[in-house]
Amino acid sequence: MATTGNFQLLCLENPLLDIQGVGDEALLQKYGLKANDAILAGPQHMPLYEDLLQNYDAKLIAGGAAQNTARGVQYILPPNSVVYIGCVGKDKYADILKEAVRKAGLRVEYRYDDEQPTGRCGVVITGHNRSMCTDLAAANCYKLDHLKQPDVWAVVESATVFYVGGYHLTVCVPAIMALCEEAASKDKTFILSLSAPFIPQFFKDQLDQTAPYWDYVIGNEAEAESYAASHNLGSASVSDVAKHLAALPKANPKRPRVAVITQGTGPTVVATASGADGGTPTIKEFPVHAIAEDQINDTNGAGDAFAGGFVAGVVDGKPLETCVDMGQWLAKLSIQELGPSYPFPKQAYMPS
Ligand code: 26A
Repeated sequence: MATTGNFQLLCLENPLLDIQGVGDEALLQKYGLKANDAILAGPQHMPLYEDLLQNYDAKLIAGGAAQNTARGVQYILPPNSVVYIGCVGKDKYADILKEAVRKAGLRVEYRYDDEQPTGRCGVVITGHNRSMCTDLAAANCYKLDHLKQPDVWAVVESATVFYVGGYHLTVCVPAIMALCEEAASKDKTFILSLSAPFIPQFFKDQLDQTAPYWDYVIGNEAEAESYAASHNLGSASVSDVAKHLAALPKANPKRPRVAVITQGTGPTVVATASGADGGTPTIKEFPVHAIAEDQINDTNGAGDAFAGGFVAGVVDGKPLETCVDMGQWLAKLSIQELGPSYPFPKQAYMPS
């Protein structure tokens, strides 16, 4: 039974359990993984999860990119602000996820699949790199029917902001489009994360279908580069890609689009369309206040945490500069924790 209430933000994507260990070059090579990447697992990757647990002291941590972001937004906003939707199995892994979201005060409306187990993401840490290999399993079984159940749709209707992880473009485009149309027709805010380079590369058509609905689009430098390549943009420079994204045609002309590209410790680049038809976007750069190397635990989830802080600012109606600063602040907190987590007891946002 869905929980009713006036949730402000609704997030949709793939709930996953991260199996995270510190690996080495040999482990990456064994499974043909790049040091810093996110991919969908093939049959050859299936032994990775047990390998990580048996031989690399891997930990089980709540993951799923947009679920990490949703926990991040809820970390900042008042109780009962955020709802997260996705599909899990009926197993122990789902219990671990439920416990993590309960602790974070995040409401979830999971669809439970009868057959598939909860999805897993093998995370191999080498230095400040993380290689992620995802077996979606139940997460791949999300259905529009679930979103349209009257009790779940009531939650959709109560939300004023939607955040969709681009990773879900591999799973259920009709559910994403239903949120896009709800946002555009009722002048609500729709935010999309590009998620990983393979999304613009291999899911270009699905991504482009959602593009007119983006009020905010968030990505990093690798995703911007992949977008430029798959869309044959003349330039792959981060500011040119950000300007291009901001200027794409828009379904709801009332909200000029904002494109946000992070670059690790490099400046965050933000392009804002000058009008509904894109106009000539303006570009701003926001330097990152780097922390000392020895304070970094791991960078798994840094991008999700940035999105969490940024989206919390958007939901709260903060100026763009503050939203970026909130994103950078939460990313800084998260990389000091193990995996995509946030420190408890809670810290309060302090402008830098
Ligand atoms: C469809 N794929 C590949 C994925 C993911 C994913 N979340 C959703 N769908 N691949 C990795 N992740 C999550 O990204 C987080 C770090 O940014 C991992 O679960 C990890 O928590």
